[in-house]
Amino acid sequence: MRTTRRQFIKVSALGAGGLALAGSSMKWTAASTLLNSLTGGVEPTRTPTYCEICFWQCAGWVYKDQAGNIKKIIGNDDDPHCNGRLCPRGTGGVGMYADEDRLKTPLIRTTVDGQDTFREASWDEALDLVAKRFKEIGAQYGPETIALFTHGSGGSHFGHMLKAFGSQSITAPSFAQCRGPREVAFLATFGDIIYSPERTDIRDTKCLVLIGSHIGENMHNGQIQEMSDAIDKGASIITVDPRYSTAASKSKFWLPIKPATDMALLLAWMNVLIENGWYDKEYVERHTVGFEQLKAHVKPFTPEWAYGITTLDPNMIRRTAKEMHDASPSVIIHPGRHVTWYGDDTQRLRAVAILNALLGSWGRRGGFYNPEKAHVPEFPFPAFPKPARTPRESYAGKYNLANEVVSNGMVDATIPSEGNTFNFKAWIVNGTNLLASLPNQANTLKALDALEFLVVVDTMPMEITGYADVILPECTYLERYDMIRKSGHREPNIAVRVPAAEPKYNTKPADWIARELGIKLGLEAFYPWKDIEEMLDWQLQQLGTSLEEMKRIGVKKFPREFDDLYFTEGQDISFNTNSGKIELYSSDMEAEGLPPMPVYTAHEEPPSGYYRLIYGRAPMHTFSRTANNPNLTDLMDENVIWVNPKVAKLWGLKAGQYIKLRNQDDVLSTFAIKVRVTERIRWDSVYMVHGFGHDNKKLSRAFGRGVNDTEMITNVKVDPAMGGTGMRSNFVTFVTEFDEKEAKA
Ligand SMILES: Nc1nc2c(c(=O)[nH]1)N[C@H]1C(S)=C(S)[C@@H](COP(=O)(O)OP(=O)(O)OC[C@H]3O[C@@H](n4cnc5c(=O)[nH]c(N)nc54)[C@H](O)[C@@H]3O)O[C@H]1N2
Ligand SMILES: Nc1nc2c(c(=O)[nH]1)N[C@H]1C(S)=C(S)[C@@H](COP(=O)(O)OP(=O)(O)OC[C@H]3O[C@@H](n4cnc5c(=O)[nH]c(N)nc54)[C@H](O)[C@@H]3O)O[C@H]1N2
Ligand code: SF4
Ligand SMILES: [Mo]
Repeated sequence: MRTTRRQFIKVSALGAGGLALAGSSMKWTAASTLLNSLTGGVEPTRTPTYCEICFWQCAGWVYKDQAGNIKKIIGNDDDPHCNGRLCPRGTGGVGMYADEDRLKTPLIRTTVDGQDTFREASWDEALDLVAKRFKEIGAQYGPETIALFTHGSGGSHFGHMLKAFGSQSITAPSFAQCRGPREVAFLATFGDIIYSPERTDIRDTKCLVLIGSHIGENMHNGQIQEMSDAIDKGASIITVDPRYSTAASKSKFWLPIKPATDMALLLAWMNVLIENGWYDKEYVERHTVGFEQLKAHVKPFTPEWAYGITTLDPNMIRRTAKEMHDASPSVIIHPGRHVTWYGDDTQRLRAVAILNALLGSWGRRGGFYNPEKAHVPEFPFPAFPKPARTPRESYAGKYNLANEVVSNGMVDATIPSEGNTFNFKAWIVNGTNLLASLPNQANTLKALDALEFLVVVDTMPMEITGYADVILPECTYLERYDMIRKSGHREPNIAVRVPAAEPKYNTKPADWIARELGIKLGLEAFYPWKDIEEMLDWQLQQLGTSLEEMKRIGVKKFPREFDDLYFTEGQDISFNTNSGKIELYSSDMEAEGLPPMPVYTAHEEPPSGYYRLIYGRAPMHTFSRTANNPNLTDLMDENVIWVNPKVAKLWGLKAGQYIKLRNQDDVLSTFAIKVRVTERIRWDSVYMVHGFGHDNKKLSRAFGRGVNDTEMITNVKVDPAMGGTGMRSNFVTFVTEFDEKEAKA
């Protein structure tokens, strides 16, 4: 499905060149052992950073050897995100710096003998070209038709530049492809979102319910540590997953649910809690609205009713409801994080929120705490111009409950169609490999083809770079400053990222790239600081510290403003919802013409001979981010497909055999994937880790390794509430006859 106009460039540029599942994934690198082996007793120099290998942003220390090469990264003991311990990926961050396949210099698309290719360019030339095209497109269509797709730290730098230019068309895949439905559902119910790091008080919980949230393979650091501690203190874990995950192996109860039926289980749990009086009556009475309506609504949804849908034993549904009640209010029905599954995800997460409300866990110890952020003032600069149109106007009338910008809404608006007058004409794509992150690749390719100009900022030659007009190579997080980390936690805190080494090759930090571009666009007034050091130091001074002090300590904590980590018992609380109460019956959903209380909808089933494709995380990788990282590919260099033994037998599949996959829309996987035969997956589903199957040859370790799940996700179920892209209604069958050479190219 390559487009002709924007030819994907696979050739080299001109002149440019498992952890065992149960148990061991909970192991961590002990900081002290590493340090001793490194320094041989001498006090080493260390530089503070926060990790960019995933979005948990653990703070750490970077150590160099005597030759000045970055050698090790270890956790910062004072950091509440990591408590001194990094996960395997964070430790492996050094590999991102060392990767010889990195982008090395700016590249500009050019045509030689009718073939598109890239040529090397200086920063000045590349940025001049970007500024020239942005000015032209801004003048012709309006600056707001220039959009930024971003994930990670660079977003604030490019966002600032773009806002100064007159565009607020900025989006990230971490909303509509990730946690959007939960934020919208919790906003509608409690008037507040979950945030990142999640405000779950796992440390002190007595019962943690994981619904397709596989903490342990999902390596979000502090969460796993707290889950480990909670288990040690006797907390019970209930895992609802069609797959026997690492979390399931640590659980008192594993409910191997038929995929796509979670709503039935959630409704049955509500039914059991209410019918047996196992809910927190005082809390429900004081804080909620809509209880009587909810009670009537869930009356028919008995465990026996749910059994027919979920295949879960009704007694098990009752026992687990009792387990939650016994732990209440120190119980967490975890909202999960990647929750864009079936298109009714906001409703499913509403059901999760309601269960937490019935159990009284919101605002209670061992449930959900109230996070607080450090107030970091901005270095003064002029007010941004008001954009002529907001990105929301590009998908006007849709996804009204979305509290962030919907990436796929903007992709759709990039493809000209009848009645659509707000088309995006240029994109900056920073730190997001859109061909792997957005489902329905054909649609993404149509949008790329419609663009007049595409700039990609990345560290690696990922697939998206192949479509760029200009590629701007960023240095890695170990070679740059970034903005102050200020996410909320039990205690407000900040962390800094300071370069441990000079940028390798001809790469530059995002803050420098965005500012240079801004200046070429005539936006000097928005950059009143000399450089990022001056800006950071000014901000830190306002907080009573300095860049000099932060270089020594890395992380600083501040006292909370009020003693409000949990609710004060017996006191009324004003919630930020329409009614001022926790809304069991949602006025927001009702106003949108959506069910005010969650309803069960049957989802598509696999056609005969097909299996539902489900996907998830591996402890040693973060999507495409780490796919080529030499340290991490040493641990795992391809994904495998989990197949139930019954299914393997039916198809004659052998463990270790390579097969291709074909989906319900007849899309054949580009590469082959190794079969893993295991009882740990239900017979009706197959499972693989997301982030593999790369088709850019410049990724010497990642190319052709495994299958890209995104390729198989052509049936997208969009959530009408907030635009989330449900990705789990795709079905695959096995292709055993294919050209081996082609598959392992
Ligand atoms: N099929 C499928 N799709 C999914 C998911 C899934 O499980 N399956 N998960 C969804 C979820 S939960 C999320 S959050 C999104 C994630 O989506 P993305 O964040 O877009 O994920 P990646 O594909 O890892 O893209 C990261 C890109 O950033 C680049 N990069 C890494 N470090 C830096 C840096 O310091 N600077 C710059 N400029 N670039 C850098 C990498 O080389 C890579 O190209 O994907 C969503 N899409
Ligand atoms: N190591 C590592 N950790 C990560 C990441 C990473 O890339 N690598 N990414 C981070 C990010 S951005 C996110 S958003 C989170 C995502 O992490 P989570 O939100 O915890 O997990 P998902 O990836 O959505 O969950 C996948 C699980 O859902 C199960 N599942 C599939 N279908 C169903 C179903 O219908 N019902 C139920 N109950 N379960 C089902 C799968 O078997 C699998 O175990 O992980 C974060 N942590
Ligand atoms: S959880 Fe691991 S990869 Fe994510 S920020 Fe922390 S150390 Fe880095
Ligand atoms: Mo995510």
